[in-house]
Amino acid sequence: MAHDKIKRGALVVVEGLDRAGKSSQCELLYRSLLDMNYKTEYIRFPDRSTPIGKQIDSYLRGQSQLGDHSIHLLFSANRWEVAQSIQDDIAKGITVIVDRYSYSGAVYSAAKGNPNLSLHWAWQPEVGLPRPDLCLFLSISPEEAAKRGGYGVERYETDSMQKRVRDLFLSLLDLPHNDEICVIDAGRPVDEVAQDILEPVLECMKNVDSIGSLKKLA
Ligand code: FDM
Ligand code: MG
Repeated sequence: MAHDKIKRGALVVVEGLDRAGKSSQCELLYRSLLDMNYKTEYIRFPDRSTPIGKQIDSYLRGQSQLGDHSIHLLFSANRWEVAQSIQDDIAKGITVIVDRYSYSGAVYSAAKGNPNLSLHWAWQPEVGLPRPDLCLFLSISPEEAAKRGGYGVERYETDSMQKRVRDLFLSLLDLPHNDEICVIDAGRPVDEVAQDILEPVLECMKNVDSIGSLKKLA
């Protein structure tokens, strides 16, 4: 039976622009895996429940001001504070689904256009965090995103920011050490997208033993 072969869980990240459907797809994936009796956890970043997460939440709502570097490092710290528990869950055979991760972290900060905050600089605090076995990038065109309605009121939810974020996400795909990233056309009906996500995830869970232990981001 396929279940018996799985020694460790898989670390599966879902990334993409606002309105690409990340949270809905994570939820569907989580339920599908549970229905198939796989041990599964679903987490998201930013995790707004921790003290660091509360500072991030306040910043995103425009209730506090922080320098670009400071908020960047808080987003990263918000991942480091759960890095060990992710590793522990994976070791226990739990597959962990993550809604946004280091890729959002680097790309959103670099998209702000601060000349002292390059994509390269933004990536450095992520080095050493658990490396996803699979990162599904939900790709949606600006036109399709526009059809899905207006943005919310949080910081970064503007057309110009989203366009720069999209371009930077695409540039990440070209980096040779990011071969865990798989692009999904998210501009289609929810069920079709869900099916396209489930297949590579099940494949990844099946092959995770041959990959060996969880790697670290480099
Ligand atoms: N965001 C998210 C960042 O700028 N850096 C990060 O490390 C992460 C995880 O926070 F605009 C941005 C992306 C988005 C905002 O995310 C809130 P959600 O998924 O919309 O809650
Ligand atoms: Mg949002």
